[in-house]
Amino acid sequence: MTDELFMRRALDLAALGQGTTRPNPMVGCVVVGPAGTIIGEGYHQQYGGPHAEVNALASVEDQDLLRQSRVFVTLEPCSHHGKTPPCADLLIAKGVPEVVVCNDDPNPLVSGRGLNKLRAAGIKVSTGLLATEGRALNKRFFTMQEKKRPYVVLKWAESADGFLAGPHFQPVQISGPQAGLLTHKWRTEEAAILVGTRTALHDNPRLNAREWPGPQPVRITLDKNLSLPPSHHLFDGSQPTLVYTHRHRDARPNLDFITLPPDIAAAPDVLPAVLADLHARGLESVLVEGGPTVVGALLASDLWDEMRVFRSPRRLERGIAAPRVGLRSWRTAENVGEDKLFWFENH
Ligand code: AOF
Ligand code: ZN
Repeated sequence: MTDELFMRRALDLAALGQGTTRPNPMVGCVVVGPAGTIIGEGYHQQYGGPHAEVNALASVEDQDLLRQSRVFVTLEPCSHHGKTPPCADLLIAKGVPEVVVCNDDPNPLVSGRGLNKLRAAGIKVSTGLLATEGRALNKRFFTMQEKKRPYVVLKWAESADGFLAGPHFQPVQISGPQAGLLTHKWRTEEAAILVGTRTALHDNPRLNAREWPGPQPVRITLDKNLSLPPSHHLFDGSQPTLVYTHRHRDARPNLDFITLPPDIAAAPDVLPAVLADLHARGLESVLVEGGPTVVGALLASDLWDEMRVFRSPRRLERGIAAPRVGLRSWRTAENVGEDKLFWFENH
């Protein structure tokens, strides 16, 4: 029971790195001294910066106590020379006798080598404590490492009668202001945000987070024939933007055109190619804000991890139909202002 509490503390510390460690995982670490109390703590604060173990061990005042301490860390200590030296070596050098780990590191550079290194040095090692909670915290990191694609969050708002937009994609305000605020918060939580051509054309979205503080996502759209008006907000150079196309256009500051091979033309082929390219660029997650073709293709090819659907009490009577999902398979449903938010997970 106390071990669980120590690991919970380490997970809480890890979560403080939300938004600043990506595409690295969030990792927390707690040092428990010989008296059974916490004598040191730390977490991975910044991509490229020191790992959790380094910060936690350095925070211990009496370094001699490390020889009799138990170290709780939420991810397998690393074994590789990355931007920082291996944490496994540090734990060995400090003479730590026991390490308790939450999740094994799926990164092929580590993947068991950290644990083996510790064991080979005679350190007592156990793993899997609160593993479900650890995976949930680092869902983006685990998806990126294991599926070699970004974590995909589908989000849309639909009317009570199941429409996303008016006839001919005419934009209509469907969800209320609280849903809008939450959407802006979500935009700060994912590395990228993607919309299809027609949504980009008709909504002329800015795709930034204006109503919530935090990092801005990389904006992504699809524009096969480069038909979107260059005066649209997406091309204003205000934040990094990627346009996937079949044509060629030279890059401008904060605006890159990525030419897809001609045989990759229809949405079901384009989206896996886009996700693979985003993965190669180190973007660990993407919030997909429409429209129906993009969302439909991702649903059909099972390339999604979460779906967040706002259902408004408003009726539209006519328009563009929302993707059909069994609204009964939601994990949670809650009221957000006047709307109902249905939250789905793909298992
Ligand atoms: C740890 N403790 O706190 C973290 C780990 O480029 P680097 O050197 O920062 O290495 C990044 C990789 O190290 C990352 O992909 C993951 O496998 C591991 N992260 N490991 O022991 C930490 N953040
Ligand atoms: Zn490390």
